[in-house]
Amino acid sequence: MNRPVMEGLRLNVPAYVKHQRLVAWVAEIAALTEARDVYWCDGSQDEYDRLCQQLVDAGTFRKLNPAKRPNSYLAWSDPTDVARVEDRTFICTPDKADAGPTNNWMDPAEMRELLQTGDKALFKGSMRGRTLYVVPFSMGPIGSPIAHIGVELSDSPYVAVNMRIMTRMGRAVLDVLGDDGEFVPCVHTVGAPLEAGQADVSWPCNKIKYIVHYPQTREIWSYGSGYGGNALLGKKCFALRIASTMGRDQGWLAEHMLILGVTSPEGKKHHVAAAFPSACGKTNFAMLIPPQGFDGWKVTTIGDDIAWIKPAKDGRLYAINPEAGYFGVAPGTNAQTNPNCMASLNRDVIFTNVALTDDGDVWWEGMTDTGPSHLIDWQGQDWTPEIAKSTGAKAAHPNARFTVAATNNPALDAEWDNPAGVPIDAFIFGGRRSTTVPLVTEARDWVEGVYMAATMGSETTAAAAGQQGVVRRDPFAMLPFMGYNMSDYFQHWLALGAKLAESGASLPKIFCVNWFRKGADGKFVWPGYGENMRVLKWMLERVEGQGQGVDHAFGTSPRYEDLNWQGLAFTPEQFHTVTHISHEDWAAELKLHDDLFSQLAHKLPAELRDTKAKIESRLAKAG
Ligand code: SAT
Ligand code: MN
Repeated sequence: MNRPVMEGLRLNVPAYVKHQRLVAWVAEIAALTEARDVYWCDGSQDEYDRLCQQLVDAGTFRKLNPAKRPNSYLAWSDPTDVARVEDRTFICTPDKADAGPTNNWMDPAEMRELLQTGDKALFKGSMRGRTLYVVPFSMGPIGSPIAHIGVELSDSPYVAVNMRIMTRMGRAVLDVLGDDGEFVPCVHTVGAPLEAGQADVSWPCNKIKYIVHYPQTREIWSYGSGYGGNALLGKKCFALRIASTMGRDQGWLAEHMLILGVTSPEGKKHHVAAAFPSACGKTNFAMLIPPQGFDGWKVTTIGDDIAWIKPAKDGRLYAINPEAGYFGVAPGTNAQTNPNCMASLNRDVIFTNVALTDDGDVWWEGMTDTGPSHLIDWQGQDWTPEIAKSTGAKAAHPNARFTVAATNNPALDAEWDNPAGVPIDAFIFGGRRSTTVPLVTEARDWVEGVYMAATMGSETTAAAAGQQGVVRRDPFAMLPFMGYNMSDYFQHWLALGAKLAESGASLPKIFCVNWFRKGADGKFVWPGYGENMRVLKWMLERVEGQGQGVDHAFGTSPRYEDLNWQGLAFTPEQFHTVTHISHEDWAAELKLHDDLFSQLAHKLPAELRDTKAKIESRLAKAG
C-alpha cells in the first residue's frame, strides 16, 4: 500500500466487511488510481435508487416518465463508446500459445507495466476526482457450489447500478466470502480523471481502451470504456473468458449459450442450451412463445446469454445461468418478435442508446412499424421519420441495449435460480448466414457436433465495433470470448464428451441451425422468432428417438413433411430455399474451414481433420 497517497483517503470499510485481503486490495487500487473516495455497494434497493438519482443529477441518466415506464432510466453513451472493442481485448498468459491464435496477446509483465507499474501506467491516477465503487458480485446463486464470486472496483456508478441488475450484487456476497474466500478481482476505470474544478461529462470514457485478462492469476483489468461487456466485468470478461479457463482446469464448460426449458402438452420437459454470436436473437429464442399449432407447449427461460455447464454424478450435464439479468439488444424487439421481452421492459429498466419520445418514454427501430413523428435520438438530436428517410439517421444505435432483471420476465423458468442447474438434452449452434447453411442439421455423433460448432461462421453485427455483415468463423460463438487456446478448447469439448460416454451416460444431441437464409430478393425466407418452435420440436423428437429425417454429407435434416406446419403458410419451395445444400457453396465453405484449421493448426485435434475428410468424401460421392 502506498501510504503517502492513502493519507486523507477514507476507505469507508463497512463494519460487516471481514475480508482483510479484500480491504488491502481495495486500498492498493484506490492508491494506484488516486480515487477521491471509496464506496462499498450493499446492493440494496435504497442504494440503487440513490445512485440512479445521482446519475440523473450528473446528466448520465434521464428518468423516464413514471406513468409510461415506472422506475426506468435512459443513458446515452459517448458516440465513440457503443460496443465491445474486440481489437482492444487481451489475454495475457506467460506463454503466447496458451492465448492461441484467435486472441490478442501480450506478455503479462509488459501489460502490467503499461497499466499498473510503468511511469506512465494508465491506471495511475485514472480515478482522480472520482469515487471508487466496490461492487461484490456472485455469478450464479449466492452460496451455490457452482457459483463464483468476483469483486469489481469501478469509478462508474453506471456500472454499479447495471451490475446490481445483471448479477447478485452486494453485502450478501461479502457474507459468503467471509474472511478469506476466493474472488476474482476486476478493476475498471473509464479513464477520465477529473482535475480540481473540472466539470464532468455525461459519459466519461477514454479513446484509449484496454480490456485485459490474466487467466493465470484470474484477474481482469478494463480501461477506457463504460459500455456493456467492456465495463460490466461479470459478463463476458469473467463468466466467459476467465470462467472458460477455470472450466478447462476443473472439467466444466463456460459457454456463450442461452438455456431454455420446453414443456410438452403431456407435461414432459426438456432443456436445451443454444449458442449464437452476439445480436443473433439469443434473447428472442430464450423467450420464445410457441406459435399457432402448438397448443399446450410452453417455453421458459433459464438464461439468455451465458451458461455454466457441469457434469453431475448421474453422468448428465447440468447448466446454470450465472447472470441475474438481461443486457439485450433493443432494436428489432417488439410485441410480435418478442412479447415476453416487451413485457419484461414495462418497468425497472435501464436503457442505453435508445431514443427518447416527447412524452418521456423510449423508442427504437423496429419497436413499431413507423416511429413517432418526433424523437430525440441517441445522440441528443431531433429525429423525425422524414429526417430518417433523407439522412438514414437511426433513432437508436443498432447496439442499443436494455438492462433488466430476469425476474421481470413473464416466461422465467421456475428452476432458473436452482443452484443445481437443469439437465441439458440438446446443444444448438447457430450463426447468421444468408446462404449455404441449412435451417437445421443434427450431428450424427458428439465429434461431428463439435466439428459443426468449431467451424461455425456468422455475419458480423453491431454488437462489436468494426465492419458489419462480413462472414467470419466464430467457433462455438466464442471467438470474442475465449480465454485460452481455441484448439485446446475444442479438445476440452471432445475429451468431456468421451469421458461422459465412457461413464455410460447418453450425451446431449448436437444441432446446427440457421434462421437467416435469404431468398433471391435478399429477404429472410424463414419467419424466425416464435416459428422457430417448429424446428425446436423436431429437435426434441430426435432427442426422444422419434423424429424422421434424411442423412446427408454433414448430418441429418428434416424433410418438409417432418415438421409441423399447422398455422403457418410455408411452402415446400420456401422450405427448399432454407434447407437445400448447394455443392458449390459447400465446396467454398469447406475451403473456409481449411483456412480456420490452418490458423488453429498448432494444436488442432486430429478428430476434427478426420471429420472434415469424411464430409468431403461424402460430398464427393453425393456430387
Ligand atoms: O456488450 S456485451 O458484450 O455485454 C453484449 C454482447 O456483445 O453480447
Ligand atoms: Mn452475448
